[in-house]
Amino acid sequence: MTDTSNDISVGSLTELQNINNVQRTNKLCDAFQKTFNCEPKFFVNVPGRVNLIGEHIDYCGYPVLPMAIEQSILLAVAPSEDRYLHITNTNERYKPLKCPIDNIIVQVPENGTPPEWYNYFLCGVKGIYDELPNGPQWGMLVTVSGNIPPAAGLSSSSALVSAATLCTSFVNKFSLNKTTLADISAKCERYIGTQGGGMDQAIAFLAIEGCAQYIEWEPLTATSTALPSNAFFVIANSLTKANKAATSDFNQRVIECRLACRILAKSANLPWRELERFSTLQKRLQCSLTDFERFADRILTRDLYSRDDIINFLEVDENEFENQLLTPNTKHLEKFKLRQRAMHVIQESIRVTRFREVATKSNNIEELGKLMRESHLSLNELYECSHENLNRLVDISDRFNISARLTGAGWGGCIVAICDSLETSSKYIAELKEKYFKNLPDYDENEADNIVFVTNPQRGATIYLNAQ
Ligand code: ADP
Ligand code: NG1
Repeated sequence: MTDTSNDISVGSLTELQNINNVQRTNKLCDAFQKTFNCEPKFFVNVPGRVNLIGEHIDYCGYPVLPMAIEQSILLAVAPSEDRYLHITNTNERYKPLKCPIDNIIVQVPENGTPPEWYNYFLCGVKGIYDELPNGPQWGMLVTVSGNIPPAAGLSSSSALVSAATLCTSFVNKFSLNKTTLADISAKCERYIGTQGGGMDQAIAFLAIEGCAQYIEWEPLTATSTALPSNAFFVIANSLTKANKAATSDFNQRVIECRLACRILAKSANLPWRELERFSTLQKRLQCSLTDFERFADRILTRDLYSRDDIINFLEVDENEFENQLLTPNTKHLEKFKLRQRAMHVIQESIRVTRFREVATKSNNIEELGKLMRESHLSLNELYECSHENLNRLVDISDRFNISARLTGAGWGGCIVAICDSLETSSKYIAELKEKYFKNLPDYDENEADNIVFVTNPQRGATIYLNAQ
């Protein structure tokens, strides 16, 4: 089923079993029945994603090119009259939560420990509750089953938030289209503390089976991008976890981009307080990406900017700097790399445009691979969000003549590689197992299919009714 409409698709339990396999669905149903002593009324399936190219540029307003993967967050849900949320998980590692619908609080620890898992779910619930004209009417019974590797750059957190948004709107009979749900989910995931750009939630809702999506912002649109029939994408999880809400690394990059943008805007005598995203500024300057790159290169001359450098240039006081231009978890920062971050963002955006052109007009896998490899280099050197284990995976790939790059936020997580045939991808996977995974203590051979695998573009968020 190819669904190009903006309405959420609704399918049957049998369709769900075909997509997510009978075993996983039955296990989820059993867990739900055992906990709540009743049948789920419906299921929600939201996929993870792999971003092919366009990393750390969504929050600067530039288009990205992700696709949905097979791994997903799957929920079994029933409305509850008791005005409580009862959230449980098939994985015992994730403890259950019961909380009243009239008092939803997303709790984020400030000591560098990751938030409890259900806070991501509560982000989605709160996102919808804040929109409901008469407030929430129903509680919910929910059991979560997830198989997206967590904290690995494949968007497990956004799939969880988006699934929560979708089931909350459905239970409260609040019908919203895909783009609105994606917008709400992107905004409400920020309750967890990270200032993400919206790519993950956009692909979660707007993905279409068989193609990647070229996602643009303001307004949010997704254009299907067919990939060359001889391109096979392999995902390899470095098994180095990176929980983005537990550190300030992610927000630091967002802030550095915003500050760089404001300095460029002020240099161009524009109202810099209104301009925090590179893409908006570029539009105001009415210039091409290449001209914008030249402009940034000319203005952002220093390798390192101190707080005082920025405060003096923008002519603001310490108070405005800390409270208007930084986030709570970046207030302590003293040094900022504005030039390097700006260069990455602009050059990566040029690579996205080029990748899309090559993908749609030719089957030139080598050229696509070259762009992915350049992307990784830039993420490693200019954006400094790679990790030694990701670099090792990319090096092993290089030596095997395969181009790869980190995917997602980085600092750990996965790489994505491009192969020119299924046969090459099988040999490549064997090579990664031999050279990288074999001696890794965390590597479990039985889990190999979820650690290093070929992936194909899947459909986005779907509701499946349990018509029993
Ligand atoms: P990612 O790159 O996977 O989105 P994040 O660090 O942003 O990584 O989010 C990972 C967090 O999402 C986990 O630490 C956990 O709290 C939550 N999460 C992911 N998958 C599940 C799951 N199956 N069940 C419960 N929580 C999950
Ligand atoms: P992941 O890998 O899911 O943490 C994050 C952001 C995206 C995007 C990428 C980098 C969130 C929820 N997601 O993704 O918006 O900026 O990093 O391209 O913050």
